[in-house]
Amino acid sequence: MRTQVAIIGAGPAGLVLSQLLDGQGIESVVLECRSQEAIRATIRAGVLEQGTVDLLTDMGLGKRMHNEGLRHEGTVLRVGGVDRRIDFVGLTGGRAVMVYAQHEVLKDLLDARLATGGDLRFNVSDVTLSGITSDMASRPVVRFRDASGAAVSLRADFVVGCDGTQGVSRSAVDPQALQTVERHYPFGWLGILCKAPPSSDELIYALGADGFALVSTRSCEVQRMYLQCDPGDTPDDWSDDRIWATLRARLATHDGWQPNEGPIFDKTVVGMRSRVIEPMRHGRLFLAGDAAHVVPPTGAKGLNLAISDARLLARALTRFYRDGNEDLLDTYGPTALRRIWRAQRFSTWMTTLLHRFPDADAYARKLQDADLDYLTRSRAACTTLAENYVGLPVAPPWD
Ligand code: RFL
Ligand code: PHB
Repeated sequence: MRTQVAIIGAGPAGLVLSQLLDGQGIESVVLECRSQEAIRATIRAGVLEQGTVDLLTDMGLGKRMHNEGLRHEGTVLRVGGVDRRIDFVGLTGGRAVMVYAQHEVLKDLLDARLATGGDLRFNVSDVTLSGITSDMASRPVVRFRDASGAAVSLRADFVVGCDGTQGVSRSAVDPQALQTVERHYPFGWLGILCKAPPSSDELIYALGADGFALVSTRSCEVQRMYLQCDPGDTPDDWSDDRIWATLRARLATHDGWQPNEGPIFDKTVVGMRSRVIEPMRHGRLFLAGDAAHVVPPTGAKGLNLAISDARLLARALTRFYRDGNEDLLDTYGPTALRRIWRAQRFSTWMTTLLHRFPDADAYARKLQDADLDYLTRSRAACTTLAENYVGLPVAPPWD
């Protein structure tokens, strides 16, 4: 079997890439180890940057997103019970974000790929890559077992590893050729979904005396909330009563605001780390999305970065297939990494600003207070937050 582009992973990076390539007449095969049902049901991100919304709309995938998603024109920072609203639209010249769950984006992408006969293989196993060298000389082969267990060999011009943090693509590269820089945080997030009406028209990022809490939403009936927890906690450590008591305490305002409570039907603990693996190209293998970089969820950037990688790579592959020009393939990594590092910087800053670090010394705590104080008083600081949150440009021109 052969194709032009073999894509490992049917997450946001893999599916956006496959759909964009299809729009340019470039063939791809997507190999995914999970079932389609599992992909459609996995709860993850919720916030789409303005540029992501625009891209999905231009791709013809905006119908449900614009009907069911919630446009948020600002967000609230609640520190010590006092609110400061960050006005995205006013501070960025009209840009905003969309709260629309990642699995809804994936459903729209899957439906679009399947409607146009996209070659998506679910439930594959034992994916291995060979023929990956640091130049364009050798042609890659991807071997895997299909859903029935049969061994398949797929020859491709290019392989794109969109297989997330646990993927196999990176392991095809000589470890000496990869540089990993990372940071682990001394806390995690417990995420819940509950059946209740929205507590707020906008997301609330709160720092209480003993930690962070986030009020997000999914719909008029389902709410998403997170709270800072110990990194080793499991959902079993958090009874519903403990969750609500913690959320009430961290979100309390001086005028008695309380979140709307309701039955909790999903609890997950999310690890918090920052990581970048460079370079993002090894001859005919490219890495995209979480396979190459991870951010803590505080800045809501991971999904958006994965989609912007896919967009850059689709442009580069299109140029290559159209006129044989490799320039954009060469600059894919450096261009993507500039945006990735801007997002790393922002996500780390938001995380440091809004969490209680168990090992922080008195100096670090005072600095955090001063940073928060500045943010609540300076329009320039609020503009920095707003323009990063709604999303920086994907490619040059940067400013
Ligand atoms: P994904 O989504 O992990 O998809 C990778 C796919 O590859 C498959 N796979 C394999 N397939 C074949 N063979 C193998 N050997 C394979 N190994 C893996 C997997 O099954 C999977 O289907 O990576 P991608 O496409 O790079 O997308 C990244 C995003 O999913 C991720 O960055 C975001 O979810 C992060 N994130 C958020 N990002 C935002 O932009 N805004 C948010 O509001 C936001 N909130 C979040 C988040 C992540 C969270 N969690 C659970 C980590 C909130 C949470 C709680
Ligand atoms: C979410 O709704 O899942 C969400 C919102 C904002 C974040 C992270 C996750 O920063």
